[in-house]
Parts: sequence; structure tokens; C-alpha cells
Amino acid sequence: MATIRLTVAQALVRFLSQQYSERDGAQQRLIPGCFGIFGHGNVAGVGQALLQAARTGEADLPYYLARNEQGMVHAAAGFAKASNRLQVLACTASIGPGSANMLTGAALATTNRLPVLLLPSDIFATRAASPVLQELELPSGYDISVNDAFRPLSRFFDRVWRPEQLPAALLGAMRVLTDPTEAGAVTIALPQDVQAEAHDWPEELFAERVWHIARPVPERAALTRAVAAIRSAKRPLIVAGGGVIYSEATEQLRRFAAATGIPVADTQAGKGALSWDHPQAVGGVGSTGSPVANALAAEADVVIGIGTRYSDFTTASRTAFQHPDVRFVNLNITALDAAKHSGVMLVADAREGLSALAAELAGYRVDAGYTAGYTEHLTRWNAMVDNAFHLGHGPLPAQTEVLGALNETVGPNATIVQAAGSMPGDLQMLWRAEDPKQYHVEYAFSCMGYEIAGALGIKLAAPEREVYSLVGDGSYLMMAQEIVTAVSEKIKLIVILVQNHGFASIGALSEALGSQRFGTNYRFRDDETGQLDGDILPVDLAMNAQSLGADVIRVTGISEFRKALDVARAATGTTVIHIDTDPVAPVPSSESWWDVPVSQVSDLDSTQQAFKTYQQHKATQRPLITPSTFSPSPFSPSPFSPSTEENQS
Ligand SMILES: Cc1ncc(C[n+]2csc(CCOP(=O)(O)OP(=O)(O)O)c2C)c(N)n1
Ligand SMILES: [Mg+2]
Repeated sequence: MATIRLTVAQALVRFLSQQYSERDGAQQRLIPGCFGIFGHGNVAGVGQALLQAARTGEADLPYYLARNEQGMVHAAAGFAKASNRLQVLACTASIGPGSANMLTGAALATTNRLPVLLLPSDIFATRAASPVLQELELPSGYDISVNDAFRPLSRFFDRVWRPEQLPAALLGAMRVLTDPTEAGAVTIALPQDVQAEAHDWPEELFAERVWHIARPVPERAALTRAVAAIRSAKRPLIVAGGGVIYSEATEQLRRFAAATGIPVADTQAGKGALSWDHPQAVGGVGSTGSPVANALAAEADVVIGIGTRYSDFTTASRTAFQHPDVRFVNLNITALDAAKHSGVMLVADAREGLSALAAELAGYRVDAGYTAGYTEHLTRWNAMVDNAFHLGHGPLPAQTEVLGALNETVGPNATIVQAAGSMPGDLQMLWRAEDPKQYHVEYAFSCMGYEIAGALGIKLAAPEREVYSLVGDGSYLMMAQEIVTAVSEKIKLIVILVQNHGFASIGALSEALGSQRFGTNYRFRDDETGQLDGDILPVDLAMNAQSLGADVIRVTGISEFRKALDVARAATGTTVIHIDTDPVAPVPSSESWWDVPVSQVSDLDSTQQAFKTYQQHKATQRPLITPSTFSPSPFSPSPFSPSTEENQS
């Protein structure tokens, strides 16, 4: 057997550069790059291997220097989401704090079902110099390091204590990264001495490998059950989630909707699965959805969830679906999601599942009266969105006007990025997505700080798109440093920094829950009240962005904002547009709810009042655990004529 002598890190880099993914016959590099920050844990191991690859060309793995390890994992997650989980970035970090900084990113990736490859460095396998700088050193076990904290956050975790373990670790990691039912963080911890250790590797470890991204087809009996359920429906509603977009099933969704007449609501991850102006697109469903979708959800007898994880925002904390006999049909690639709300489980790829359902549902169509009802509601709602986009609010503009000005000018070949604060809600309710890749809101982990770092990864995945990072002042303060990475890599971003001096979102939530906006404003501590309700702080985030190397445009109103957008679009580098908005400007109501528990006892009148309201909503919450059993209707022929073979078995 021919062997090649390389270090573990050199073998890792060479292996990664030979991995490809393939779906529908299209093949691409699985891992086209590596983010990293070096320290003593990886500088001479993975760092040396990346240098050698760049200098000699013996392996191809471009390296991007990030400014914060959490930020680089966010960038990798943004990259994976933008590439429909067909491509993945690796992230190398030093031991201790460098690796621990990746934990939040790992949790975000796994929660969002996005593949990222994390390579935290680890303590000496030989323990020759223990405790090494930044070693946790637990008395209960010397083999425990901070990297064990990745275990519950990762879909695959391995630690390479010996070089011989590397091939199995790598092959296991690639399998999980390319399995859409597993999508999440994949972690291989690399002890710092092992990274530099030489070994004779079998040559075939470095052979080109193509990982097929599966499109599982639905089980025949499950399809029969799903079809029976849908045929029984008088008021069905589709909830389109991120799985529709990752599966590139948007055309199949459009055809399925057109053939059946079933209206389509979407989730944060699914927005754009059906273009907003399609007559059956009824907008977001749930806590921050459109009142049209929520009115349909309230009366739906069969909810068809496609590629959705049914988060509490989607179900309005299980108050959205109020039909006494509501049942669910869940087309999902994972059984975890397909089983939710005791639904009829259709475990399959969204595209395959939709095609199969469409074929079996021939002849089924909702009543014209059902369609007419929501069409009229949609017209009224669209007028309300137009109004929110052109509010003429003053003296400071409303955030909805900023979003409107952007929505009306971006075009389909742009991606807007958001994650936390008041914007995700406004966006889900109001944004008119005309392309499946136009709307990128990370709302599974809703992590402040994702906005700019995630945008960087999206731009790497889709350089042809204009990428707009929408970031609140709170989120900007958590994580703005990847602007520097964008500047140094000459990656163009347009950052829209919405300054409202604190947490508009949590402030409004706090007020609604009787907590009087306590501790949600960025203000001086007032000498008299002792609270953070003094003057506005002398903090200049525009100047901060400028200091990081971005071009900065300050605007004071919507017409200036529109002009600044034109300037930013014409620019070749990263531009930050800074705009002040009114944190308490009016926003249309979703006519929905979100379960955030309120103190059951309190000395405060505001809390007591809020608790009464809370109890009223709580009474409408449903467990959604009724078994979904459907027998095929006697009036519609069974969708299959069973084969003789099946009859015999
Ligand atoms: C990392 C992280 N910490 C805390 C939260 C809880 N949280 C959600 S929104 C928010 C405030 C966001 O402020 P900003 O970015 O200014 O947006 P605004 O609410 O003003 O629109 C906080 C603290 C979070 N989502 N993520
Ligand atoms: Mg804010």
C-alpha cells in the first residue's frame, strides 16, 4: 500500500480540499475554504498546513482571517444557508478561549440545521507539558477540555487523540455534513501536539470523494395517509419552511399550490419560497405573521407543514391553530419535525414529497369561496403594508419606512440579512420577498451579532448578489468586528445600522408584559432615579464603523436614505449607512401572540395587569397532540391500487 508521510494537520487540509458534494448531477467543492484565528493551539499545526498548501499548491483550501471566532462560525452558517447546505466552510480556532468562542456559533448552526465544520484545537494528547496555557484542568478527569462543551451542540463530535483516528473522524464528519437529516455543527477537536505529528497515510485517503446529497422519497403508505388527510380538508393551509428553499422545491411548491388552490403561509426561514405577489401567498404565519395568514391558520382544518420545525413563533406558541379538529400533515426530511403536533408524517425531501403529493392529489381543489375570502383580506393587508412603508412618521422615521425603502429598491438579486431585535418581526410581517434567496433571517437562534458576520459568509457563497446586513445598535455593539474582515478581504457588504438607542424589541415586549421597559434603553444612569433613563449616550456608532475601515453615510430621513442606498450600491467596498429611527413608532398588528411568562404574583400594578392578559391568551393555547388518523374517504378512490405482491404480504 502506497503511503504519504504528512502531519495530521497537513493530511486534514489535503483531505478537505478533495471533498465534493453533488445533488441533481451538479457537483461542487464541499469545503471551499477555511476561516480561522491562530493561537498556540493551531498556529504550527493547522496553520502550518494551510501555509504549506498555499505555498506549494499541494492542497487547495483558501484561508480567511476572521476577527472573532463566534463571528467566523456565524459566517460559515450564513455561507451554508446561502448555498442551500450544499457547501460548508471549515473554522480553525486555538485552544481554550478561541475554541470556546465558537460555542455560540455551533449552537446557532445546529439550531438552524446548518452544516459547519468546526476544528477547535485541544490540549496535549501526551500531556507532556500539562497544564498547557488555557487548559481547563478539571480535577475530575484530565481528558476533559472546554471542547467537551461542543458535544451537545454538535451533530457529530470526535477528538483525534492519535493520528490513526483521523481517517475515521474525517469520513464520519463528511457523512454528517452532507446528510440533510443531520445538518448542524460538526466538530473535530485536534490536540495541539497531534496536529503536528507525522504519520504514514494510505494514499487513498486523499482520493477525490463525491458526497451525494440525498433526496429521500416518501414511503408509499405514508403518502397514502397524507393524501387521505389532504383530500378530507375543506380549509387547508400550507406552512412553507426553510426546507422548501434548501431543497430547491420552490417551483414544485408553486405548482402544487396552483393545482390544489391551497393558500401558502411562510415561516422566517421559508419566506420567499413562493413570491409574495402570487395570489395564494398569504404571508408569514404566527406571532409576527400577517393577519391574513393568521386568520386562515385559526380556521384551518388541515395544516400542511413543509420543511418547517414549527417554532413557537410559527405556531404563535400553539395558539395559531384553533379549528377544533385541526390535523397536521408534515412533509419533512427529518422525523423529528415530521412528527410534530402528532401530524401525519411524510418523511422525505421537500421536492420529492411535493411532486408525489401533487401527482396523487389530482382532481382535489379547495372551494372557490375559500379562496375569495382570503383574497379580499389580502388586498386590505397589502394596503396596510404600503401604509407602513410610507408612514411619514416624524421627527424620526419609523423602522418600517426604512424597510419599505429598501424593499422597494433591492430587486430579486439581493439578500437582506437579519437575526435579532425588532427587525425580524417587522420583516416577517412586511417584507415582500420575490426570490427564495432574497430574505435571510436567522430566527432559530435569533443571535444578536449574526447580522454582519453572517452577511460576510453569504457574500462568499453568492458574490453576485448585493448583500444587505440590517443591524440594530444593540446587535452592532455585540459584534461589528467582521466589518474589518470584509474590508481586508475586499468583500463588499452594505450594512444598514438602525440606531434607536437600545432594545426597541425587548423594550416593547417588556412594556407589554408589565415590566415598564426596565433596563432596555442605552442611556446614562440618572442621578435622581438611579435608573438607566438619563440622557442619550455620547456613543457614535457611525464613527465606530468608519474606524473599522468602512465607508460611512449618515442619513437623517427616508429620502436621504434612498440616496445613500444608491451610493452604496455604486461603491465597490463596504458601506455602512447609519440612520436614527423612532423605537416606538407604530407597527401593524399580526393579531397573534407569543408565550412569554409573566410573574404570577407581583407588587406592581403593571405586572398584575399583564398577568391577567397573559392568562387570557394562555387559555387559548392547545397541546396539539390529537392523533392524526385518517381513513381514505369513501367518496374519493384510494390513490393507489395495491399490487398483487403487496396483497400477498
Ligand atoms: C446574543 C443575544 N443576546 C440577547 C438576546 C436577547 N435580545 C433579543 S433582541 C435584543 C435587543 C436587540 O437590540 P437591537 O439590536 O438594538 O435591536 P432593536 O430591538 O432595537 O430593534 C436582545 C437583547 C439575543 N437575541 N441574542
Ligand atoms: Mg436598538
